[in-house]
Amino acid sequence: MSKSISRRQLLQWSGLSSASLLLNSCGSNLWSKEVGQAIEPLNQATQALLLTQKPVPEYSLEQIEPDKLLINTFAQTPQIDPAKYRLQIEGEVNHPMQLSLNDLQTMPLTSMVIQHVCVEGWAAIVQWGGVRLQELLRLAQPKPNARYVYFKSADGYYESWDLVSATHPQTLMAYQKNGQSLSADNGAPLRLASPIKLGYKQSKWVTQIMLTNQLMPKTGYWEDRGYEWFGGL
Ligand SMILES: Nc1nc2c(c(=O)[nH]1)N[C@H]1C(S)=C(S)[C@@H](COP(=O)(O)O)O[C@H]1N2
Ligand SMILES: [Mo]
Repeated sequence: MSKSISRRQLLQWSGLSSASLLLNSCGSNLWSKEVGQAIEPLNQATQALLLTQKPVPEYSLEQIEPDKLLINTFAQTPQIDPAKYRLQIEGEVNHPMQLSLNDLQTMPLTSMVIQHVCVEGWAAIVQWGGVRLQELLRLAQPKPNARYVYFKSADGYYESWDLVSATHPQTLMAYQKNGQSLSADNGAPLRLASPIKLGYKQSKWVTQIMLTNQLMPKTGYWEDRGYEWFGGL
């Protein structure tokens, strides 16, 4: 079991990973594949993903629609003590880890204004603030065989995403909504937010992120009840 990681380790690992990004972009012709793989903390497949992802145009702050984001929860809002909360990242990664809210909040904050679309027939322009999932995966270092990302939530909800969508620059693990701390009903302390997926893909109250090399029989709470798996926007 991994202990909660220190800020120093966090910075160390992120430093290592960005160094490898630089190495890979300018040094890939200089080293043989084997040497490259041995010194490379983040695998080439994942790095290639990071480089190909185009951002979706965002809205302006004036366009936010605070009243239009409806609470949509299949069960009940779970009670989570923010001080005890830990996000676990595990599965097909070189560095399984547990992050506290403080760990997450010392990482770079990304803010975006996007449209949230629910298949039940409503949509809302929302500002989300949080950490890029891409950044968390950079720290955890997906193994070369990792292809899917599972999200487990405190209310029993579960989801799975393809790794490409999960590493999109606008896929956030959000802890803010419209400039304020996320409310419990909207998924506090931590939820997924992304302009490339439908509402049901955006898990609230995420406690566990698990990378896998294949899709497991249960792909998602609503998918297992007939919704389409990719859920793209
Ligand atoms: N854990 C969890 N996440 C969830 C849900 C849920 O019931 N439980 N509902 C999903 C659906 S269908 C939508 S549209 C959005 C709604 O987010 P909101 O309640 O913050 O508006 O959360 C998604 N994430
Ligand atoms: Mo939804």
